Formats: sequence, structure tokens, C-alpha cells
Amino acid sequence: MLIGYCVLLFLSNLFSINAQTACNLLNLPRECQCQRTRHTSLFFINETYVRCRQLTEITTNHSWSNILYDRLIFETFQDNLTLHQSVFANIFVRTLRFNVQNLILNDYSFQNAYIGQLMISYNDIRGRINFQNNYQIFSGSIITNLYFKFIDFQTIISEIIFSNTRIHTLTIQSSKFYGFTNKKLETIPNTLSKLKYDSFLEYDYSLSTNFKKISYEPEHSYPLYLTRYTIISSINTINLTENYFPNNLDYNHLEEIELSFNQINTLDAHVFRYLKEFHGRLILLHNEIYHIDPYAFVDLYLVKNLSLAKNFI
Ligand SMILES: *[C@@H]1O[C@H](CO)[C@@H](O)[C@H](O)[C@H]1NC(C)=O
Ligand SMILES: *[C@@H]1O[C@H](CO)[C@@H](O)[C@H](O)[C@H]1NC(C)=O
Ligand SMILES: *[C@@H]1O[C@H](CO)[C@@H](O)[C@H](O)[C@H]1NC(C)=O
Ligand SMILES: *[C@@H]1O[C@H](CO)[C@@H](O)[C@H](O)[C@H]1NC(C)=O
Ligand SMILES: CC(=O)N[C@H]1CO[C@H](CO)[C@@H](O)[C@@H]1O
Repeated sequence: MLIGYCVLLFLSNLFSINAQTACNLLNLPRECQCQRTRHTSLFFINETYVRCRQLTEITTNHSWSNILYDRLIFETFQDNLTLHQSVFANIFVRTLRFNVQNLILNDYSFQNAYIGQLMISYNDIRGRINFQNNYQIFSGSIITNLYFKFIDFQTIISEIIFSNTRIHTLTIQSSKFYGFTNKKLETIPNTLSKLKYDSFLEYDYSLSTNFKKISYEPEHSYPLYLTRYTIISSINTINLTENYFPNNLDYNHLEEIELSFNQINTLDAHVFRYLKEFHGRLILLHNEIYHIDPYAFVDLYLVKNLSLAKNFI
């Protein structure tokens, strides 16, 4: 009994020393607290949990990417949180969460990042997001789930923001989303291998460091690879346009597009013009579609499953 207790004490001391070391490596701003994740084995010494409250600027003064994170959380209420250039370059985190009223992202803020779940929201009220220069933010990154909830995008955004990125599921929910500019990019095909990691980091499993490092050339713009593209209750128009389909998306690898609960009533001519190679499922459930232009679906010749239930047709 006593021996067991001593062993436990010894292990927890060993752990706290390691956790302490990981946190010290960061030399965190005073708004941030670093601790071990609760309920995880004492042996997972990489399971660092960092939470920052009312931080307004994230700068490269701190080496954020020095350690691996289980959870990294930023809560900034009624203020701006500005991420400087490249602050989270090469970061490795299972869950990264921003609960921020006005999030301002700069070029390459998440370059080469490896993220399980990236959640951007603002409680149950609408927060705002600002892509400072409308330029590459996520290039070279692999993200399992990128999730925007209760966010006002304020304006049409450039698809360059998501160029050279591999995302399993991109979800925009209960937000105000105005679509993409579909600016033509100089795209270089077949660039998956240029990304640093070759697989998704499942955010609900233990962090794994077994990944291949592949070199990355930042001077080029590459396509966006997505498996599922979901916009629910967020499209800010009743007349769906091609702007909701980024032109740099590799539709050949996309398995599902879901645009449900969006109050869309019109499908215009050639609205799916970028989807010529899309052969997955297109789900338009629970809209108010009653006007479909005769040329609305002409570009969709490979689509496998089209779901138009719960509409006004
Ligand atoms: C970052 O470091 C520079 C130079 O050391 C300093 O002037 C600046 O105030 C720091 N910024 C923040 C947000 O700490
Ligand atoms: C917050 O950012 C916006 C730009 O998005 C700017 O106009 C405003 O002045 C900023 N507010 C503060 C308190 O820095
Ligand atoms: C839908 O929007 C497109 C592009 O803005 C426009 O050309 C078209 O007339 C609109 N359709 C309807 C039915 O309002
Ligand atoms: C098509 O999608 C609907 C709704 O998601 C599903 O119920 C149906 O089984 C799918 N059909 C095929 C052939 O995949
Ligand atoms: C970055 C980091 O802290 N990596 C450590 C994770 O844990 C293993 C042992 O469990 C160490 O060998 C790594 O250095």
C-alpha cells in the first residue's frame, strides 16, 4: 500500500517535472496557463494543455511551436485577437480552439501546421474573422476538422487563404459566409507529396509523432484538398452562385458537399461550373429551392448522389 503510494507519488513528480519543462520551454505570456491534461495517463508527457484568456496579440516573441499540444485554447471576449505572421508555423496540436470576438489572421499564421481539430467560434453570439491580407494562411497544413461556428466572415474571402492545404472536413455552421472570390491561382497539380505530413491527425486520439517529414516549397500556390465540404445555415444569399465553390478545390478527391438549411431558393445557370470532376454526393437538403435554371446542373455530369429533399419543388 505504502509502496504503491510512493510509486504513484514518484510517477506524478516525474510527470510534473516533465510538464513543467514543456511549459517552461514556451515562456508563455502571463495570460496563459499551462497544465497537464486531466484524465490522461501519467506517461503521456506530451499532453500539454494551454489556455490563454484575454490575450490580444500572438507574436513570435514566444516560440509557440516548441512543444506538442493536446489542447491549445484562446478565449478573448469583447476584444481583438491578432495572430502575427507565421506564429503557429509547424505547430502540432490535437485540438486548437479560438473563442474570440474578433479574430485577425495574418499571412502564414498556420503554415505547415498539423492540427486535429481547429475550431473557431464565439460563444453563442456571432464573432468575426478577418483574413488580414486575404493571402495564404494555412499553406502546407494538414487539418482533420476545420470548424467555424457562429462566425461572421464579413466579406467574400479569397480562396488563396486555403490554398496548398489538406483538410478532411471543412464545416461552416450557423455563420455568415459570403463565399470565395474564385481568383485564378497558378496551380501546380499533384502536389500532395509537397505537404509536410502525409496523413490526418485524428483529434480524438493520442498525438502521434509517427509522421513523415516531406519538404515544402512555400513560393508556390497549390490547390486545396478536401474530403467533405459542409456549409449549414450560413450561406448569405438566397441565389446560390459559383462563389460558394472555390475554384482551387480538387473536386476529384472531394467526397461530399453539403449545403443544407441555407434558405437557398434559386439555382442559377452554371452554378456548379467548377464541379465538372466532382463525383461525390451533393446534398442540398432543407432549403427553399423552387427556381432551377435549365442550365443549373449541366456541369454536374459525374455526381453520384444528389439530394434535393425538403425543398419547395
Ligand atoms: C515582442 O518583443 C519586442 C522586442 O523584444 C517588444 O518590443 C514587443 O513589445 C514584444 N511584443 C509583445 C506583444 O510582447
Ligand atoms: C479590432 O480590429 C478592427 C479591425 O478588424 C479594428 O478596426 C479595431 O480598431 C480593433 N480594435 C481594437 C480595440 O484594437
Ligand atoms: C442570381 O445571381 C446571378 C449572379 O449574380 C444573376 O445573374 C441572376 O440573375 C440571379 N438569379 C435570380 C433568379 O435572381
Ligand atoms: C444518397 O444520399 C441519401 C441521403 O444522404 C441516402 O439516403 C442514399 O442512400 C444515398 N444513395 C446512394 C446511392 O448513395
Ligand atoms: C516534443 C516533445 O516533448 N516530445 C517528447 C514526447 O514524449 C516522448 C516520450 O514519451 C519524448 O521522447 C519526446 O521528446
